[in-house]
Amino acid sequence: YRYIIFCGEEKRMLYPKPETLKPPRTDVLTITPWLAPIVWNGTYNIDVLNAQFHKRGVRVGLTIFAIKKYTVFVQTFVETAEKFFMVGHKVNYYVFTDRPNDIPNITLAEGRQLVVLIVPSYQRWQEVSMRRMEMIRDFSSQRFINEVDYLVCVDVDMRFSDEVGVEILSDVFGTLHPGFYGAGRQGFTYERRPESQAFIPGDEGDFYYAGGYFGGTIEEVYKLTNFCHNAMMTDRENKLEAVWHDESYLNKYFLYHKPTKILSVEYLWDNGFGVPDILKRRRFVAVPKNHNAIRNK
Ligand code: 2GW
Ligand code: MN
Repeated sequence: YRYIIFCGEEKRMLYPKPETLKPPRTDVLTITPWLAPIVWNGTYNIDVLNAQFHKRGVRVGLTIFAIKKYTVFVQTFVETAEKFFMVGHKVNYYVFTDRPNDIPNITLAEGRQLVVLIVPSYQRWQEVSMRRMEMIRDFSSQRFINEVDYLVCVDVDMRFSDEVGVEILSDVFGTLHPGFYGAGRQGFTYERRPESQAFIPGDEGDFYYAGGYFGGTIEEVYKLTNFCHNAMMTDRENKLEAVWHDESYLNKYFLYHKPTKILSVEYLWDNGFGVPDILKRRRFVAVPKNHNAIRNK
């Protein structure tokens, strides 16, 4: 069991009151038509949220995959996460890899640990990316369910450069893709072949969600990853693979199982897109990679 620290009495907490007639952001959408928050800087008070989540003693798992040469990204990823990710909360890093000897030893803050999970590698890079769904699903029911309350599942070729805290947590959340937040439906690169399990018709779809950042409770992540993996396997039987791999199946899932929270592009940015006015913070950004050197084993 876990120790719970009881504070004798509630501490008085002082903060500016929310202003019904002065919304903090009017330049971006901050709530979906199904009443899920879209998280942007200025829309939440982290002190209020931290008090709520500390009271629950919440434990967060952060999954990354470092297969083959992608082990080179682990050091920067974890070092920057120690500075910016869920500081003050309990965090387990789950590093899925086929090369355990290449995972660096990194000193972590108290309450945080790194778990190396040895998994098979696949020859095709598309399959390396897609199989993450199956592995997250299997470890969710066998292990994560006993160790953490929420999972955050992200790409490893990234660095944290500003705070990412409990404001992202919710039953099931997705993230706006930095390339498509301003696009119309016709601009979204959903799978458009009706034969595919990932098919989304031209007149449907809410947002274009990024494959590289989703999460939620273990139960919800299990349902999400199970759906995506099964859809991929069905497509495979029919000699199909969706246009953007795991990302296409994730977008299909979120169309019919709406996320309960959406992270704005602050949480997943690529400096190749510059810095638009609406972007007040860049919390998690892509690490530039030499595609040829890194991608071909
Ligand atoms: C990926 C592409 C080409 C060659 C190798 C790999 C590769 C990926 C690899 O050799 N080893 C490995 O561990 N990966 C994992 O898959 C790693 O965790 C990486 O972050 C993830 C996705 O591959 P990545 O980051 O190179 O592809 P992106 O940044 O273009 O990813 C977007 O599109 C993908 C589908 O095509 C996924 O949906 C991903 O979540 C998206 O961010
Ligand atoms: Mn990536």
